[in-house]
Amino acid sequence: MGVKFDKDEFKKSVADNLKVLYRKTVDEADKQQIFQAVSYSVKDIIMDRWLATQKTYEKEDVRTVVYMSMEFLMGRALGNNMINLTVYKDIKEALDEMGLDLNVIEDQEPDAALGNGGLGRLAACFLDSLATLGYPAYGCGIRYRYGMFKQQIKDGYQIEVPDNWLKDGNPFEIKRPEYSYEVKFGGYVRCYKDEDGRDKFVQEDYRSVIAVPYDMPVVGYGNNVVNTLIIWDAEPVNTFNLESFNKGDYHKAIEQENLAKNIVEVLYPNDNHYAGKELRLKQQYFFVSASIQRAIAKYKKTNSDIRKFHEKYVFQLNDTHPTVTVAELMRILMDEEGLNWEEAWEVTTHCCAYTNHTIMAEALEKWPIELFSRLLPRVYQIVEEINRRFVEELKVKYPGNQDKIRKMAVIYDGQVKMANLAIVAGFSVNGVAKLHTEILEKQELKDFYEMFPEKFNNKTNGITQRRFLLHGNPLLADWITGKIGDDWITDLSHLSRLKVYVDDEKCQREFMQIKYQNKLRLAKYIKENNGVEVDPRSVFDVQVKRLHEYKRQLLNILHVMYLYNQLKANPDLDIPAQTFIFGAKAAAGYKIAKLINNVADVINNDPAIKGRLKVVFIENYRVSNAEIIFAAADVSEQISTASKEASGTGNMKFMLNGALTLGTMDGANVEIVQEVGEDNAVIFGLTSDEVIRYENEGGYDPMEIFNNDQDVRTVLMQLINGEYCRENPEMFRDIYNSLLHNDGGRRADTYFILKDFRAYADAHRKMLDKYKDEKGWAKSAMLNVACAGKFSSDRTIEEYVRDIWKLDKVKVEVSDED
Ligand code: Z57
Repeated sequence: MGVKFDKDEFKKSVADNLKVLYRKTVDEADKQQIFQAVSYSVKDIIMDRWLATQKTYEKEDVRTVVYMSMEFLMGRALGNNMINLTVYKDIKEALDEMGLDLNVIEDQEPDAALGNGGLGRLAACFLDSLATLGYPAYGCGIRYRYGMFKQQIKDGYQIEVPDNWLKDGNPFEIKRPEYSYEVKFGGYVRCYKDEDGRDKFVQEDYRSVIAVPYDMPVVGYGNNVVNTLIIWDAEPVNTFNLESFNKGDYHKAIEQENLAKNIVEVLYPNDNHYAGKELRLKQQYFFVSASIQRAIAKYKKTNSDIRKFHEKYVFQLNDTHPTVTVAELMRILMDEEGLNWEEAWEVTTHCCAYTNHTIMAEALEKWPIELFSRLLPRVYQIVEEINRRFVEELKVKYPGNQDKIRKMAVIYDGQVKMANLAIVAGFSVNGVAKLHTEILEKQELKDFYEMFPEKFNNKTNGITQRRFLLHGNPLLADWITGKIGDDWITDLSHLSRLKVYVDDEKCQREFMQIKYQNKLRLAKYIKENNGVEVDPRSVFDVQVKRLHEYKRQLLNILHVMYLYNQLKANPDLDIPAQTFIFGAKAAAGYKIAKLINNVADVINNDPAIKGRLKVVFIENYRVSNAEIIFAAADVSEQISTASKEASGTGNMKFMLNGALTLGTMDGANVEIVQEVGEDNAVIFGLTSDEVIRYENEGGYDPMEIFNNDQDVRTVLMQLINGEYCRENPEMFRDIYNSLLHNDGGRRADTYFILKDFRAYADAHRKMLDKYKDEKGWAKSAMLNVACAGKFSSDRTIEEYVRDIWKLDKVKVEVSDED
């Protein structure tokens, strides 16, 4: 089944690539050149499988899912591709013999950071699982010239540096200009009657760009399957359109050139928040239109009846970002393929399925009619007609009930509501964890759930163990394989077989020794990249995720300030040494990073508590260093305000690597505790029901806590007395105010930080008590690994296939004889 690997042939291939690409020998080439050469050698192994897979799909005319997403947070490709080709160790050996260190080579690759956080990384995990399980699938997205910004910390502040990830070339991608499509913006719609007297609509006086696809291979684990991630680039219609120029339309030519340049320039660096920018809607329509055109062209190669398009294609909409898919598909089916409304609607409503990833109000996409209709005049007409028909239906079903129309209409109050469009036109609506789906059904989308209960379903998120255990934590991966064999790589439920070892003291020692080695590796990374010395014997307590108010990094750092006060007041306090590790990129302007860094500065340089408490902010948190961080964690901080984190996926990566969860009953934490048992995690704080009740009915007053809890008061006063910012004591006044004072429409302490503070401090105490019991801790940590089986994205994908996509598994044969 696996790849037949010939070591000498591989070495020769690397040397040949260096020669062809750079006219260099192995000794002359620099590290980046070696990385490129090795990648091309790996690509060569991929190519036969990629060809064979696509041939098989064509021959069997398979049903295919298209995962439509503005974000694919792929991280590095080289290591993952070698892992999934099952040649990682062979190549490591071959390179060793050439005097090359694979780790150093892997470190030359920039992360493909075409995403912000959880939503984009989920898309990447899903592609890995789809290929590994042998399902026909495409990812469709955008080839941003600049991905997620690189973060530098200067004077405690976040600086955003452009991520020029394509600078040295992207070795795994293939440009495929022969599959380019035109995408049109603006202008107006001209309506006329054709010879049969039917209404026809054409867009005129538009600006357009050419969408050019780049294919990236997505290698399945050990099964010869290679799927494709298509990322679209934009090129001008004619580089400096001579024709327009001659006709005197100089302006239009320049405009189209700029449109192409701007549209794919940069990823919007917002997570769980939308900015409502016109360029963002352009990006959405650009990749959606190109992707649908490609799917339809592919379909027509082997099928004649476009009315049956939905039998072969299903589009999964990753949040509302690609929801314009619905209207664009209607447009193409009617205006280009000649279907009538009813026929096109039948196809579209069987093609599109929508995943909701958040209930945060700031993330709900609503476009002003003016903007939407100006940019996409024909698509807007179609949205209007979808809305008109739906509102008619509402009036019949709920006579006289204006409230239903206000909440459920696709167009209301001068805005196009993308979630409503996705729900009305999609055949499936899913949440991403059990609790999240329940909140959607009972609260956020209650009216839709009542009207279309059959559309709603849950798909609890997952993560790929190939990247986050096999590649990220090779010591633990080998140890597990030594105990239970390697079936877990493609069936994570096998991890439960580790349960028989959790009381075995030798196994416990081995397991904790591996954790220690991983902590050494992280300590070295931190020293090299952040200049901070950390004690690998201290408890590594980690919160890595996007910086966001609802994720409550503020609660974490306030607690660190409290701990510091305790230690100073009582230097003999009998608690283990702790290192609090943060990693997070922020939307511009958010001040908590500065607070964390200032607190770190004070604490790390205070000889009075030396060694007992350290705080580290890891710069530029991203997929590649995440792999190292998860492997080294003891405690996993998952402390969002209950109800706000739809699922979380970092929580699962920590669990898989043997960290204990310290968290609220939110998102997938609920299911993690259910799997691992209450004794092997520490849960604290308000429940989602309590949070929602306070939000709806009031009755929470943070000032009361401030007045009654001396420890809380001390910590808050330290925000405004210069304790953590000598040169400007006012530095953190805004944070202080946000916790205690209402501000316009904003409630004081919106995210219940003070309300949960005492419970959080107690939870930390409980966690440390557990840590002091060495054997008990080892057992709990091992149980976390043993119970992580449910959280494989393989399980998630099997559920999507069973309930939504209805795909068939494919087998791909390859002969390695050439
Ligand atoms: C994003 O990363 C998520 C939701 C969004 O609506 C946007 Br925009 C970005 C995250 C959720 O916050 C996580 O809880 C969830 O695990 C992840 O999406 C994947 O579903």
